[in-house]
Amino acid sequence: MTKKALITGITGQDGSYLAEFLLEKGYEVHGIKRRASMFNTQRIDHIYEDPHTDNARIILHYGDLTDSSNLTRVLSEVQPDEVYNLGAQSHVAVSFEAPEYTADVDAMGTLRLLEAIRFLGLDKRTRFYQASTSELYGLVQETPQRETTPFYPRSPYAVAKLYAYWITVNYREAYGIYACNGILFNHESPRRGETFVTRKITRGLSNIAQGLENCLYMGNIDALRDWGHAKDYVRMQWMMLQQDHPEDFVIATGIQYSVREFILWSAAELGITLRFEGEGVEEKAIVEAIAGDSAPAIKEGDVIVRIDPRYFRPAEVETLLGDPAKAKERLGWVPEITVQQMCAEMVAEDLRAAKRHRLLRENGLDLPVSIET
Ligand code: NDP
Ligand code: GDR
Repeated sequence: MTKKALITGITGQDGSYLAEFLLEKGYEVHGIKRRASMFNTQRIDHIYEDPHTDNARIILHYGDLTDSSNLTRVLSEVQPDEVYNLGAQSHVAVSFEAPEYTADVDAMGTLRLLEAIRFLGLDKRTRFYQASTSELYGLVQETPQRETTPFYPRSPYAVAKLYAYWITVNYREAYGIYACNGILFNHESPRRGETFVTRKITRGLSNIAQGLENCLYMGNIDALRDWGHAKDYVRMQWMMLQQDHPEDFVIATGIQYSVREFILWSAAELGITLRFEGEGVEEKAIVEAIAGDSAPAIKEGDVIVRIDPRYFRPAEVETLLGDPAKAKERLGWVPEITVQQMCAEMVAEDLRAAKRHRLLRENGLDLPVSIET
């Protein structure tokens, strides 16, 4: 029997990699996509199959985590073996601006899905994965952070995800649903949303190197994160649902770097040597050297990174470092892609896009560059 999976957030970074992974494993993949005024399926267009073809194995349903009637109907139609709840308002800074919406989607959305599974009598059939997050640790109480480390969330996003974490545990304990939390540390890829810090850096510096932008404006570049590659992390999401008993796992690399280091690696990939100068909001990054004509639009002495307090958060998570020992021991999971390899892959993709854009511009086919960050 072909297994069926339902993914909320299939149009997002993780949803797209997970859908690819499950299709390769032979699953029939169903996804919930939001109605938007423009196409929003760019990340999955390459795997999407025309529903008019016979035996299409990827099927999209309109829906929203704020709509229980919709979730109940889709679950009832699909009768999935596995549900991956990846849908969320996932931006920490935005959650300070839209706290109530973030709670509705990220906290209540999880409850709505679990309750629909229970209400429809799918509790013995359907396994449930909840996209939990290292943001739960917030103001860290122990380093490195593991499954037993106490939580201290620091944003409306993290508080909403705390509810989602515990309601997942509660439905497991109360109703015997196979439900688990993956407590995932930051993971990135060329498909990462443009306003998360790594992609903002690789895209921004690539655009600057090609003359499409002048300067990259950043927030707290001393923040420390444990970054992995989304491809490695979605494999683990699936592995967690294949165990005999449901359990929660931390997924991380166990290595930590600063945002500043990520800027330096990205610049180096573009052949640019940077020097940081100044302190606090006066800090800036100046071009010290350029390898050949690798960055044709800039010259030595240019300031290409500045600090803008607009990107500081009302409450910051300064440092996160995960301990993936349990995932390694119990499931044999280890990340295969290093953060430096990932950075090189992201810069290569963004540079390709920037060059294409520059070429169009030089030929009078100008397009505006979106710099909303
Ligand atoms: P993205 O922001 O790339 O994707 C989020 C997905 O959720 C998109 O498909 C989005 O749709 C969808 N979505 C947003 N709001 C709603 C809603 N109201 N109803 C239904 N769907 C909605 O996130 P990632 O792929 O990076 O992350 C996946 C999940 O993992 C998220 O829950 C995130 O909070 C969590 N997480 C992510 C980590 C990371 O480092 N990436 C680390 C730990 C946890 P649309 O495309 O239309 O916007
Ligand atoms: P995070 O990721 O908040 O950890 O949440 P993000 O990439 O947004 O920020 C990481 C760190 O970089 C600092 N920073 C900036 N961040 C952004 N976005 N833009 C900037 O200009 C900037 N300058 C510095 C931030 O302050 C922060 O310290 C991500 C999301 O994917 C969540 O959904 C997920 O749960 C967690 O990772 C784990």
